[in-house]
Amino acid sequence: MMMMCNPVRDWPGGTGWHRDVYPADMAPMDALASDFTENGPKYVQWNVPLYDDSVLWVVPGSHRRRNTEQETADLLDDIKKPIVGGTPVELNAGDGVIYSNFLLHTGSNYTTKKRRTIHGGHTVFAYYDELGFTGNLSPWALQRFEDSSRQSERLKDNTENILRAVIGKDAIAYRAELESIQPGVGPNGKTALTIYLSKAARNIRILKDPDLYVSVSRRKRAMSPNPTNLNWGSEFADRFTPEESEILWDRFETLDTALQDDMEMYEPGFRTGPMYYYFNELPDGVDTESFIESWESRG
Ligand SMILES: O=C(O)CCC(=O)C(=O)O
Ligand SMILES: [Fe+2]
Repeated sequence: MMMMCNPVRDWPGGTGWHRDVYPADMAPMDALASDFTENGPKYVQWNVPLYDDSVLWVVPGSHRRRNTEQETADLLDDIKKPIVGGTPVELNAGDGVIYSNFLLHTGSNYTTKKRRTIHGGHTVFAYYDELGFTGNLSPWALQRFEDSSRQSERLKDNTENILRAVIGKDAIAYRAELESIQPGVGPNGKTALTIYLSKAARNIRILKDPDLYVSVSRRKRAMSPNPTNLNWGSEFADRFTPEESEILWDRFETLDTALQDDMEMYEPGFRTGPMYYYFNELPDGVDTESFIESWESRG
């Protein structure tokens, strides 16, 4: 949660158009979109203005698809200009909008007009780093945070269990734990979770091997829990020994390699610069059952 306030000086163009998607930590857009369509959102963002607010602009429906060619061209031209299909979200004080973090949106124009808009994120991967403030809450609200905190502990345990299933090459436990992480999840959702687990394995390896060459920002991202995926941060990584972390990486590396090209690519509208990971396409053979089969073929 945070409060979005107006700046003291105008800031034309605001944030610029983006999806709140970090592809290297999440999954290619096609995989995210088909998980969304099949299972609904894993994460949603809220804007609840205390004063009338039409700063947020969105492209309705864009969370379920790639950028169009027109959008890509427009965003490359100027990330802050209005784009075809973009529309303001007109909110009166006390209204609220809930939208997927995959949606193309922009904080369009930051002006000095009074803005006090509560921004929240709600996730199926609940995690609160610091619960000290809950002492100030009403019993009802405190209960919500305590429930959420317990849910978070359960999810961390599920994540540890499923990674141990990978280490132990236990396909039955792997499939069962996917169901515990997200009950009723369909095959596209399982693929997304399997990709998220490859990111978790990568983060754990980064944290377990201080000599591994990665950028400072990459290492920082590995350290902090992320509510949009299955990265639980440094403390969680300590549940694994360096040896276990290497075995995990050995099992996930093929999948991780399949998600990358030999050349850097760039697509505007994501929270990243150029990278080797595919922005959009989910390569053939990246799915849960192929992943399980790959343990056997790698010996
Ligand atoms: O100002 C807004 O309403 C949008 C902010 C936003 O998109 C962001 O912080 O990611
Ligand atoms: Fe955003």
